[in-house]
Amino acid sequence: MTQDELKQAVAQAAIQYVVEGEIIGVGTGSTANFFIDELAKIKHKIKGAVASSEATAARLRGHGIDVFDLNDVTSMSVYVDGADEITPQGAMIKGGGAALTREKIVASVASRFVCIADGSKLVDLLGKFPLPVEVIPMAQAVVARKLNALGGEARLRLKDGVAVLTDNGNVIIDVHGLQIANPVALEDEINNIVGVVTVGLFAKQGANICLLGTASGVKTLQ
Ligand code: ABF
Repeated sequence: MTQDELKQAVAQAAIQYVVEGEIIGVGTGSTANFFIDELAKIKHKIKGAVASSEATAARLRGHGIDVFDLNDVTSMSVYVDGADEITPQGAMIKGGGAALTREKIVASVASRFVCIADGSKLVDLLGKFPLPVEVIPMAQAVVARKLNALGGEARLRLKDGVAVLTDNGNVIIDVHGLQIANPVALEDEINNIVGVVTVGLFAKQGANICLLGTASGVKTLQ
């Protein structure tokens, strides 16, 4: 199976966790896009969605799915999103798509986080994927110095030579070379660096259920 076929398989499997009549939290990325396309097939069964990025909001609206402002939503049963890396315990690195802050915010309101990913994302130790950190632009240099002091190599995320800006107008620093044996502790430590908006470690609140696409079918970790 191709990687896209694996992503589509887990996106289809995630539909079983959608609670009818409710608003669902929806993530960002290529796997999340497959989920949005599957969600569109049952859009008459849901009230709408809260999006974790402008890109996701546009895709949802393109399918005629109502997009709600999170400030108008007090609870959600489920948040469905991808990941860049995930451990068997459900700790994740996220943010490859530069949407980590809104993803973490929407996930914080949901009762359950259902992660959907192709099997290549499952790792025993987080860190091979560079750890994204969303940073206030004026703090980029001082935060980079402090991240380097943690033992990684901090690089400002660029596209065509220009700093990538998030939906929130901040920059992203990717920290290369980390071996994250204690994701919760590192999440706390980086959260406390002044100028950091969000770190792409989802360990304090990880995935409750992980649907992994493999050649032998969709595996469920929970
Ligand atoms: C998003 O999903 C990001 O947090 C993460 O980087 C991305 C993974 O993208 P893809 O599904 O395209 O591999 O939630």
